[in-house]
Amino acid sequence: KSSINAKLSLIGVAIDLGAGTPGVSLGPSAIRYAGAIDKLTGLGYEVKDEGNIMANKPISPKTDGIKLNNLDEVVRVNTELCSKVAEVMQEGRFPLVMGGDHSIAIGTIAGVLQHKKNLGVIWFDAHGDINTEETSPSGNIHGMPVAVSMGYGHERLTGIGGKDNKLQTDKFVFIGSRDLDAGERKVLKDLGVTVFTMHEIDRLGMTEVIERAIKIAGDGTDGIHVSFDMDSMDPIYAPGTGTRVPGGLTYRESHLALEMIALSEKLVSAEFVEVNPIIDNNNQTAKAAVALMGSLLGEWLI
Ligand code: B3U
Ligand code: MN
Ligand code: MN
Repeated sequence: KSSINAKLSLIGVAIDLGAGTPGVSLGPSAIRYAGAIDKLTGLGYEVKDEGNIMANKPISPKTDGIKLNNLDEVVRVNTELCSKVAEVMQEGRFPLVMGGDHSIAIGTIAGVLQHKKNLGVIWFDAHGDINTEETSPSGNIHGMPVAVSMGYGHERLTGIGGKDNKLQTDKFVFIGSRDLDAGERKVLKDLGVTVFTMHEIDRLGMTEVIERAIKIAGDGTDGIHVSFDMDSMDPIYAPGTGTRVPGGLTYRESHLALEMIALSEKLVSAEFVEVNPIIDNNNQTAKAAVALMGSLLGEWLI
């Protein structure tokens, strides 16, 4: 637990405008009802609930001639989130962000980069989230945050947190990939980003995969950010998420991975996203997110 600051700020981001399916804007409430604060307090953290950053539904999703859906409001919310995360870290607190759709990683990462210039990232997701306006099949910005955080995409998105505060592609690792668009596969190859698909997890086992991931994202960096999309888990364990893909991480694989990141003592920030209570089963997905927060924040390190 030593690398993790004992003071923790819980930041909700009530937005679903980056996604195709509505409902993840209720994710932060669902995660609070699932007992996030009790869990974190019980682990010994001094928890400050910063409340939610709220998105407003625009009258029209389109800005003139731009393919990106809800661009204005996604930019506004992520700009606010970037400031909030930077401010929390300035106060010496650990930022734990709850989504919300995955577009919020743009703001979270931009905020963390204000303090940790050389940031490593471990990104759990069924998807690549590395589309741009040109490659995106949907125009949904939750399929683009990795590209944006590396400096690719619409300038209003890449400008958040400053053009020069961007991630290094060789310090970024994907885990759980199983639904990559053709354009994403090409970009991932061209950029040389490490991708541990379900194939590698099945062949090598999660222990080996996460050890390699921690080396890539943690050696010679200022720390590791964990971005956890609930759809990285198998839909059996996380049914409340907009774009379910079969064949995902098991409950135990996900926990093992996060426990080993906790053990590395390199974690500096985290976010759990894409919890959608309106298509869930008795808040199961939010409960899974809270359990995973426990593992990532040292619950099993005795
Ligand atoms: N890659 C597709 C689908 C998608 C991305 N992220 C989610 N779905 N959750 C896209 O729209 O970019
Ligand atoms: Mn995602
Ligand atoms: Mn996903």
